[in-house]
Amino acid sequence: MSANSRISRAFKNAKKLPLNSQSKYVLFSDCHRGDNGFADDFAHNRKIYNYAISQYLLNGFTYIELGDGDELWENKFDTIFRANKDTYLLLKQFHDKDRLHFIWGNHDMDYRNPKNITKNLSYYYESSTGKEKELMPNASFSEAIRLEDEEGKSIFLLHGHQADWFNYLFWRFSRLLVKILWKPLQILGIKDPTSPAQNFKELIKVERHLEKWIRKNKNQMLVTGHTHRPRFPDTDELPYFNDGSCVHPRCITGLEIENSEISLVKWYLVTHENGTMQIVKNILEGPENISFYIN
Ligand SMILES: [Mn+2]
Repeated sequence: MSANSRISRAFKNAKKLPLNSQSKYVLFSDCHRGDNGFADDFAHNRKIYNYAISQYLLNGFTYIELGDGDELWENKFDTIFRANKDTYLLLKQFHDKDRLHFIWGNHDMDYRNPKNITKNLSYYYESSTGKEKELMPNASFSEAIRLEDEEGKSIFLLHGHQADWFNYLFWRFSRLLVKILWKPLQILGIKDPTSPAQNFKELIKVERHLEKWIRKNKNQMLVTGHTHRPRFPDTDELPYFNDGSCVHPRCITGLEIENSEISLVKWYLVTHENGTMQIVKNILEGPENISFYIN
């Protein structure tokens, strides 16, 4: 199956969520939540991330994660959970309000199987009481989502590895390589070479496939993650967006949809003269009206 038909299939089977002027969606991806060890690229951004999503929780946003949330290639889920319990308890609050949707990527492709969703995310063990507690039973997972307006026009959300034949077809093999070869090397600072985020030529190829699909499909607006490279097109360019990642060296990036507008934002840490530190948000691109991109 070609990249093009994989993307088309995902588009056809996508879960639909409503899009209107009241909608508030925040899109993040590629958190690669790990075990807090030296190879964990999320650990240094966890506090920034947790504060950011707590603000979206307060402000009525629905959280959509565009894949590679849990780094299941390198870790067992219980070690990920122990390192990120505070994050999962925040996600649970979105879940309890029916404002949480996950898309699976290549690093958390295990979630294609509902059994793994139940096993990892339904309950957790609380060591202080020795009891199981509810986490996110029936968490919403899908390969793709369409945010659809009343006229049937939509924003198509996808992880993006469907355009990356190696990571789509050989993800089990890649996972094995990462587990046995690259995790030990990553501790020394060497990055996983199967990731398009580390390989500019591959990244360009993945983006080209996605752009080709958009052109073939009447300029369908598309948002992905996977490459870790944020993208926000001008209104006269092809409507391909990328939310970046939550493992940038000093910040996290994401996309906000609010008041029928879309913006690319970054959350990061600033240090003031008196030694206090503050987590702040910057708008990198936009807000731009969605009607320029959607058709
Ligand atoms: Mn990925």
